[in-house]
Amino acid sequence: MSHKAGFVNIIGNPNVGKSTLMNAFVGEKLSIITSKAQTTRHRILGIVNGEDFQMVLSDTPGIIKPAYELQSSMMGFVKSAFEDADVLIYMVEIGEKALKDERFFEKIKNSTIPVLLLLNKIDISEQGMLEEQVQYWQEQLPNAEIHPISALQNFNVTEVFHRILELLPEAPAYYPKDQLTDKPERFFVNETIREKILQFYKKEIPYAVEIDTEEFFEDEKIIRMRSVIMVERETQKGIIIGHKGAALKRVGVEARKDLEKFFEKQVHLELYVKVNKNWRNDPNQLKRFGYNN
Ligand SMILES: Nc1nc2c(ncn2[C@@H]2O[C@H](COP(=O)(O)OP(=O)(O)OP(=O)(O)O)[C@@H](O)[C@H]2O)c(=O)[nH]1
Ligand SMILES: [Mg+2]
Repeated sequence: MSHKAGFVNIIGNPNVGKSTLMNAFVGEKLSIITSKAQTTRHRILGIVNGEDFQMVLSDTPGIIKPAYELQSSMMGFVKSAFEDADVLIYMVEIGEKALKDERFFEKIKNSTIPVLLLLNKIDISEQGMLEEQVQYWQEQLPNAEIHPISALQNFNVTEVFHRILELLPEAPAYYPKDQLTDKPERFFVNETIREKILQFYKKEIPYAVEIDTEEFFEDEKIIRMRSVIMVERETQKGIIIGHKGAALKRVGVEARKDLEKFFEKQVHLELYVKVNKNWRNDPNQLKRFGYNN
């Protein structure tokens, strides 16, 4: 029996729905999703296994012009996704024009591997708009195959999945067939907490936060976790904790609910907040938090 396998890397501007699509393909909430830009900070693998195929998807951070070291590292993940792709998925949302970074756009244009341009969020578009957009992207990227989809409403997602399968090269599996992702359990704890912070806090707060899960201890009935929420300034620490600790408590309660679903087990989650000045620009710390590429 022949076997297909390959890397299918999803890139695009922030907030277009890359993580939503990867989760839809994998059928698990591997990547966090929020309405804010720069939700994803890492390259996260989602592996879909079949008897005669293995599709290794990569969710990546949205493309931006980096203003600090963390963002440079995030763009390093995007770069790496260009290097090993067998199929490139360039996701745009309806109404959007071109990438925020021209060099990346040129790379897509000159790509020698198959490019699928997914025009996402068509559930919120009008028919005339859709036709105009398809035409626009066809002119911009003559080498790409264009598929309108709605990752959120699961419209055209299965069809695109099958199209990708057709494009995958013949190859043996890269990972064990029961493996779902490349990230350890603690990563998903960090991300779940960060998702709550993106949802509950305003302005620059979520961008100044990093999570480090220091303890993850699983016994028969319960998983005990302790995580530190790092911020850059004292004032941010106060905001995260909130009046009488109410804001932090809300983060803990909501994160725990999601983690219990994710791990299918009872969870005890302890959170505390620490000021860690300038972590976003400190190469050693960034490396420790997994931002090396
Ligand atoms: N209406 C609509 N909204 C969508 C669709 N796909 C994603 N969204 C929403 O768009 C927002 C961003 O989705 P994400 O999947 O986090 O986007 P992303 O490209 O991974 O964003 P970054 O990680 O920040 O680059 C969320 O509020 C999603 O619910 C879609 O097909 N239709
Ligand atoms: Mg994302």
